[in-house]
Amino acid sequence: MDFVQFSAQGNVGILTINRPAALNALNDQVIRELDAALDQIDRNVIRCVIVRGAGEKAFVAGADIGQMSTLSKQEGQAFGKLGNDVFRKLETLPIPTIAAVCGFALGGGCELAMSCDIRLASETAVFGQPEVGLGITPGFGGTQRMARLIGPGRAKELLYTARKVKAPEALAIGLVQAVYPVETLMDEAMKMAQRIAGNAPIAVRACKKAVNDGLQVDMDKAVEIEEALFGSCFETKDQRNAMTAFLEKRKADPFVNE
Ligand code: DAK
Repeated sequence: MDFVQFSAQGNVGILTINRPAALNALNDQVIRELDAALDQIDRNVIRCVIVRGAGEKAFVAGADIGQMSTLSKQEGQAFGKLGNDVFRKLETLPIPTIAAVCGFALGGGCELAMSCDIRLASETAVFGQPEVGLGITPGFGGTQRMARLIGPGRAKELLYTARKVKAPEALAIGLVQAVYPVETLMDEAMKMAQRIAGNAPIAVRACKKAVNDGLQVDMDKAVEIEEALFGSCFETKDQRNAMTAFLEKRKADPFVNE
């Protein structure tokens, strides 16, 4: 792949968008490579994925404006579908995901970060949906995910004004979960990923599915979703191992994802 790299450190995967000449902007090749990289992740081994942009200047500076500038209506819709399908694949990946956002996360970059489960930002991070200044709407789920993450009023203000949000404000409005100096961002993301990877994978994945699926339905149905996922954890080796260890007042054996 030219623009997307995947590497693993133990049970943690690192997915890097690497197109520095265009501040990691997403053209169709980058999006297709991201799609292929997600398909290739070994779900038996990898227990958490960090998504980042190469370099310190940009996480991703948006969809590729050069490529979009001449699209027809039909091509624009097809480009939107390509991105939406891949971002949805990322959002529903059974494995937890952390966006490590250093620098600009604009347009499609902000949308990519919002498709991850957790966002950690550098002190230099800048978020925003500048699309209305370019004569378009966000096209990779930004209107939907931003409203769900920070509430409709705040989301509409940011979408209508195309205002950029720096890291401290992003933290205050809940767009990101923590802010770190540039130099420590990846270490902190790795620490969090390893902590997640050290917990029982079946249970962690069930938490992700419960939150994601539960938010789409009313509370009565949502608790049913949780009940089913809760039930599915029983009789697993990891559940038996951890509960037996507790009762025997000893440390549980490492989790085996079974
Ligand atoms: N696309 C293409 N190239 C980009 C880019 C982008 N989004 N962002 C930056 N670059 C390129 C620049 O053109 C420049 O290339 P060269 O001139 O060196 O060849 C290089 O990256 C460095 O950028 P700058 O020279 O501009 O660097 P500065 O430090 O001066 O400024 C900046 C950094 C991030 C403030 C600036 O580059 C900037 O404003 N970039 C654009 C940010 C932006 O507006 N992003 C949102 C794009 S719109 C849809 C599907 C998807 C979308 C919408 C609809 N459907 C089809 C329904 C999504 C839309 C977007 O994401």
